[in-house]
Amino acid sequence: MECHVSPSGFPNLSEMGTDAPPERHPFGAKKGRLSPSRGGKDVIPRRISPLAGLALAWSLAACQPPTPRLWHPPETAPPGSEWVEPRTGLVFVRIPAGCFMMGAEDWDNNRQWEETPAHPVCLSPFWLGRFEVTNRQFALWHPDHDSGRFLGLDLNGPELPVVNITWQEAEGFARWMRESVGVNAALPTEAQWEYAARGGLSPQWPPNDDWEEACRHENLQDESYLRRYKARIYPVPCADGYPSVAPVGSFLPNRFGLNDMLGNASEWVADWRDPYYYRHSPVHDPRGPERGTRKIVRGGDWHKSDAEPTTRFSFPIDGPLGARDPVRGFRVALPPPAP
Ligand SMILES: [Ca+2]
Ligand SMILES: [Ca+2]
Repeated sequence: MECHVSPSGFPNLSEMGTDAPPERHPFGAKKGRLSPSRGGKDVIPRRISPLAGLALAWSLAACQPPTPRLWHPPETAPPGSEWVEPRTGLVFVRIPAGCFMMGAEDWDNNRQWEETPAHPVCLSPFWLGRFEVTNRQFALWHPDHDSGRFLGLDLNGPELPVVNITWQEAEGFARWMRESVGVNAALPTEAQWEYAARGGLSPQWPPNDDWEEACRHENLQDESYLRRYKARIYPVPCADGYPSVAPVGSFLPNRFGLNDMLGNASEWVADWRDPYYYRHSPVHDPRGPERGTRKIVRGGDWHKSDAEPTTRFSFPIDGPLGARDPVRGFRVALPPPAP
């Protein structure tokens, strides 16, 4: 029996067509008790015998989509390897295992309290999306999503980063990849994101205040933004050539081969926000607080300036679960397979 699954994830009985249950079920359900939809709603009998209930449960179980086998690119791939997921076209980069000081250290005169205390973190190897998820890729799961308009711009270009999404929608895309694409995807943890953004660099970015180099690597609120919008801002002191959002991958990658980590769209990550978590974070593969009310967002974007610390590797901001922002998107990771 070929089954169809609705966007809710439940079997759509109205689309079962000729494969719908027979008029008289072998276990006694009568004709019409499990029928094609009326007015768009599946018809479920109000009273049902125990045997018929078993039959219904059997039918629904038979109609569940097969659980795909979660698969994963090889764990033996060397750091820097790329793997393209064929259905979505998402490109993943192999990030090596390693340890680093997460957060801002005391000698950093530009540190913010949100970045402290610096603490050691060691991570297992993982794969991370090379680019922010695009509108084209997000539409494979959510074809009706509208990234909207901002400052007179249409943000729905297929190769632009998807934005105006809630944290639940970002997580929903990763869940769709697990359940329907069959790839063990997840939002990166905050620690994975910071480690990957640094690309082996420490301390802060850009090294030696080389903003010309910064503008070759990241789409920020730069001098071209100032020329276009004539806003009262303090742009980063360089011209990156994009006064607004850019197609993903328009700038040079970092040392891990990842693009747009500190610019273009800011990015939801998996962790809840707790301003005191860094004080007791585990060293190995931290996953953030167990609960909270706000989720962490990492990286700057094309609409934030040098006056804001979001272009620092270690600066977290956060947002409520259901918040949308025209400069906020996400990327996905492939965490290590469970032992
Ligand atoms: Ca820019
Ligand atoms: Ca970004």
